[in-house]
Amino acid sequence: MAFTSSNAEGPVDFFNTFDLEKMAQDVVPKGAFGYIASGAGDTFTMHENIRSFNHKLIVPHTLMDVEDPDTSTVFAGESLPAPMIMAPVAAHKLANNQGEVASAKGVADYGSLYTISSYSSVDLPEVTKALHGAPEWFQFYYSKDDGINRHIMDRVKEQGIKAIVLTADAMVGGNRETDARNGFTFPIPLPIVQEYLPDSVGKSMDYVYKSAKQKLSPKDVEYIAQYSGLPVYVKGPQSKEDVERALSAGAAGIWVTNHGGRQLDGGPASFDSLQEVAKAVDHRVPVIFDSGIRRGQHVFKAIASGADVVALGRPAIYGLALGGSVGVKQVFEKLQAELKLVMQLAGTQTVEDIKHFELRDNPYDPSF
Ligand code: PYR
Repeated sequence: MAFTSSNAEGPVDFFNTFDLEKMAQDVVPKGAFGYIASGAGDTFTMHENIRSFNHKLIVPHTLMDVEDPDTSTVFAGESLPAPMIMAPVAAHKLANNQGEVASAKGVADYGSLYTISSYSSVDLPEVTKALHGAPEWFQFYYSKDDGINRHIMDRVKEQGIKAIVLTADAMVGGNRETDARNGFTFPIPLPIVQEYLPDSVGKSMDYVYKSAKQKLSPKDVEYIAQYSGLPVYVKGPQSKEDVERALSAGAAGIWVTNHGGRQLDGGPASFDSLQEVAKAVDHRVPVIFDSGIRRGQHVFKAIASGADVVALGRPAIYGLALGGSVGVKQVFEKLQAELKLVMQLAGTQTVEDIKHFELRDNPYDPSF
């Protein structure tokens, strides 16, 4: 039987992004929900991603002459309503039968930047069309075959896509035990990578990953930049050594992530790596942050710790499951509203002010 998921399209009633995860579980088939929501191994790293924001405190500044804070920012030449973009997430049809057509429309209607995954369940031209002119980046799962890589890059360029994001932390699948327990395999084709993965249906995530190239090196970054002529953002560095390796290969930006805790369990929370990475980057290139953003205060803390923007993954996908394009837009709007409130209470008028805001180390038990 053909796979089918939610058909939702319309406003969602929710108070915060945590509500959405519980609500999405009721509308997304079990295996697909498990794939989206779960992480690797004991899910220690996945849970720390959210908890670790408590390692830093926002001590409010008073008498700061602040009213109606401005959450807007300019990032990579794009004017955004808030420092939030869409992270690459595989196969949006798992969450909503409209797939990436709806998530792209939601992000475009909100006014932000969309990163399409190599493992998109909708092909490039339809997603670009749904974005109706909004900025688009492409996340690359690199093939072992250079001819295929060139062909994918040619297609990416044809769409007017503005940057390539090279995922460097997912050469094999993490230990996704929830998927194993659910017997989850990919129920839908992945059209962008058809040339190196013609048979994704019925295959595990690990099989999908292993069809791409394992042996990534700085030379791949150089090659993608040289062949495509596009800026290449390296997604995965969590330490100063990795920052230097990526930047010396010509990376145009660093994307700090631990893949939502889906890859290496037992590693640090992404927020805890952000400070070291941002210090090492030292404003040479932009820094993007993902893994764990669920609250406006998380956006604030990430920006105050050196990120230029944060990227949303799971929360946007839950919005997609529950409300299609409208649900995705609502998730961005909700976090923007929370960020604005935090900015007012913290005494920051602009995103630039957040960048200069010093967070305090948490002297309390951060396990709250
Ligand atoms: C993931 O499952 O995490 C992918 O990146 C495909």
